[in-house]
Amino acid sequence: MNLLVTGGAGFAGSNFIRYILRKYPNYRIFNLDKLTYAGNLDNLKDIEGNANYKFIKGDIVDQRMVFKICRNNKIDAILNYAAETHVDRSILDPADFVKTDVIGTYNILEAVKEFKLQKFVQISTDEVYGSLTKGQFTEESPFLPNSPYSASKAGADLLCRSYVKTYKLPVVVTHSCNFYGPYQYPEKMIPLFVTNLMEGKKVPLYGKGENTREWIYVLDHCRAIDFLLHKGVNGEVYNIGTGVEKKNIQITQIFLAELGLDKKMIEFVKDRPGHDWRYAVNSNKLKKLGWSPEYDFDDAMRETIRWYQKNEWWWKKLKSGEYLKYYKKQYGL
Ligand code: NAD
Ligand code: TDX
Repeated sequence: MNLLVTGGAGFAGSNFIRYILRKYPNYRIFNLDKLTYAGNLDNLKDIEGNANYKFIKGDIVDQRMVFKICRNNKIDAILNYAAETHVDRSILDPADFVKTDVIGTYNILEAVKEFKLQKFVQISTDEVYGSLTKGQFTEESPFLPNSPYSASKAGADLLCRSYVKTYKLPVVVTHSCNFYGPYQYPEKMIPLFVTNLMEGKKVPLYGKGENTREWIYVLDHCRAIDFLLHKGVNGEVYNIGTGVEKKNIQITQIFLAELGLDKKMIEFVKDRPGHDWRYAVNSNKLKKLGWSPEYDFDDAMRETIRWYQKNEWWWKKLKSGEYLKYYKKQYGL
């Protein structure tokens, strides 16, 4: 199979490419990535020489580029990981979120139609459903996004729906809970907190740290996307979850305990505007189809902490230059 993975130089996309190349020695992967601040070829250093892998620098907002890649490489399926993904950045400046997340996805849908591809998996988020106090989101829950990021993802997912209904395209949309694991850009809570603590810096916990997220290890997410690429029913939407819910303060306490540090390292800072209280998804539909998570949260989180401890070369250089400008703007520190 010839796969086009967009955004494959980011956190989840790079983990997915590594996973697929190992599992399917006869698949070819084309990685189209714009290399924004979040795209990083260091994420793929160990596979850059693989004969079945090719990196192409480019923008999904450029329709001609997407078409050219599909035409020249006999692409069978597209997995769209490319997106602007950080909620706080979308609050500071939403423009690129609308361009990449909405128009980029539209271009991919047009390519799926034009080249009659076998499958398109749109990697989306539970954030499109908004925020919950109790219960879980199902695939039938209404879209009530609260940030420019989640609204842009919701717009893309609705375009996917319309292309299924109107053109009968073979699209599968996924709404996953939060991922954690190696190679996550250190602006997101987990790598930011772990690396700050390793540098002797405090962690900026929003509000009272009571907001709750459901967490999935990134390799379990890779397994789910692989499963849906091959077994997902065209036109369907699937939630991807684990049932593992943690308050942000609980995650922080895990890090403090693992690293032998005191709660004085927590700095409670001003809350995120429109901060979603809680996400939790019901993933029975995916489980009924035959997928379930394999990784234990405590083990995989410990492995993740170890990975950031062992790979300072990877994150130290990211936390300088442009990053510091963003960090100062965000936290006023
Ligand atoms: P990331 O920010 O680490 O990576 C995004 C990648 O997309 C980067 O390599 C970047 O260079 C690339 N990119 C951005 N704009 C592009 C453009 N216009 N053209 C081509 N490439 C472009 O993101 P991530 O955390 O790996 O998330 C991947 C996908 O998973 C996203 O679609 C996101 O919405 C979704 N998702 C993420 C999570 C999570 O917890 N991280 C949870 C649910 C869903
Ligand atoms: O400095 C911080 N302090 C803090 O308390 C940061 C960056 C975050 N937080 C809180 C906000 C959230 O409640 O931690 C929680 C997790 O925050 P993020 O890592 O920014 O993730 P979240 O906002 O939940 O969104 C993530 O999951 C869904 C991804 O960034 C999205 O791309 C994905 O769709």
